[in-house]
Amino acid sequence: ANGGESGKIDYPQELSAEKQQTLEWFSESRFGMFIHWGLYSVPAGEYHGKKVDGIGEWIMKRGNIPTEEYEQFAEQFDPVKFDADAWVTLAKDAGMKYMLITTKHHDGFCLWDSPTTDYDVVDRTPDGQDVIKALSKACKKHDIQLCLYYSVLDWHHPDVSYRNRDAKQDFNRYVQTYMKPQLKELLGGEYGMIPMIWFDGFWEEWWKPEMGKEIYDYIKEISPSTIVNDRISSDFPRTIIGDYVTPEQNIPSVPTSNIKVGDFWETVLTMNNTWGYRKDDNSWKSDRELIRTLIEVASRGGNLTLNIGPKADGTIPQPSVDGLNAMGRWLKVNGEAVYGTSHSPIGMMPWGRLTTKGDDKVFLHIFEWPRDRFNMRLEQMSGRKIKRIYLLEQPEKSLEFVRSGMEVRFAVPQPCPDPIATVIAIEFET
Ligand code: FHN
Repeated sequence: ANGGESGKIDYPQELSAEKQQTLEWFSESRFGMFIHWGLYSVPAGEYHGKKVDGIGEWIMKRGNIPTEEYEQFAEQFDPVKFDADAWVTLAKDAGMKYMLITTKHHDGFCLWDSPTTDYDVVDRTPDGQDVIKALSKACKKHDIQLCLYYSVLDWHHPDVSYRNRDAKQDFNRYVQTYMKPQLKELLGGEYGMIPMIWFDGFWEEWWKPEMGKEIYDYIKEISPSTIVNDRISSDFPRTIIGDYVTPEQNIPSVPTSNIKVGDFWETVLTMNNTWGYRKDDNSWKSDRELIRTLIEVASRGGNLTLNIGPKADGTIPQPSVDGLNAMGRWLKVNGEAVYGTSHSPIGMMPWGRLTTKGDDKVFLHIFEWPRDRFNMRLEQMSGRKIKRIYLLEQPEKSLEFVRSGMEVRFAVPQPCPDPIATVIAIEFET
């Protein structure tokens, strides 16, 4: 489904049956949780009493914090309130189907007990809990898929750190003796079957296109069903290696230059303006923006992976919790119009957005509720008989409609049931 003339994924040319299956699961899921958690949640945007601008997880570099000093944040990374079950339940109740966590971000600190280094949560922090292990157990229990993020670049590892360029660095040694063993630790079975590995940090000069290919092939060897995102080619975005596309902080129009209808993609998005926790960032998206964003993404045939940045004590900022709960309440009623749906054949409409399911259902996500009647022209109605029209809020109550050709008219109840988005289902005879 990817690659080819208008798609830009160049490698691989063909997807294996195992990967196809995982991609289908991925696409049906539509909604997941991104988690950026690491030592940066200790300084939380501030260094020596001064604000360091930008996204929280970049504080080591942007704040020019010496490595030895940054390492000491590990002693304050004491997640006494971390409750893996509670995190997974939060995701599940929000209607999310997977969780994607930073096993190692650019700062190089590892959230699992890596035999390859002692720069990890078990060896360096007071609590010493393997976070990935705890989450993998909780995910299994609650039937959520655990997916893993891994940064290619590493500001801590002497062989690749930008701080160490004057020394004799051996980039290939990092790939062979650090990155590959770590990927094996993560994907080799210890943490269960991982459906998706999410690379990032591919843009440093030392990282070469052939290294990206080597890692892509290596993942296939150690975990054939695991799908790989599109961020391991150093030549990105001209050359893309991977199985699906990951736009960031924007919702692509589809089709576009690198995504065509039917391609697999996922928008990653923050709920405020940072991925890693910053104590001063209060620019939270409203419930309405969050829910409508999910609808927008689904109507264009993609996934939404929405980020939380937990604090160093293991708690999740309350506005994130509130926003996720609101999404969960909406999805409980309207989930059918999101999960397993397909790209809308019509674009944005003044009244809202549209998703389709199989051959027999169209969902209208109404943002602008009509004052009395709803009139619409629907190309895909041509030659098909409408069986029933109803609100997902009240599935047992059919709405009366009048049909003429490709137009349909029906009265809607007042007042508007859900001003954020009310979903009307149109069911066709099959
Ligand atoms: O540099 C990272 C950033 O910190 C964050 O992890 C995002 C998430 O998609 N990715 C990179 C920037 O594209």
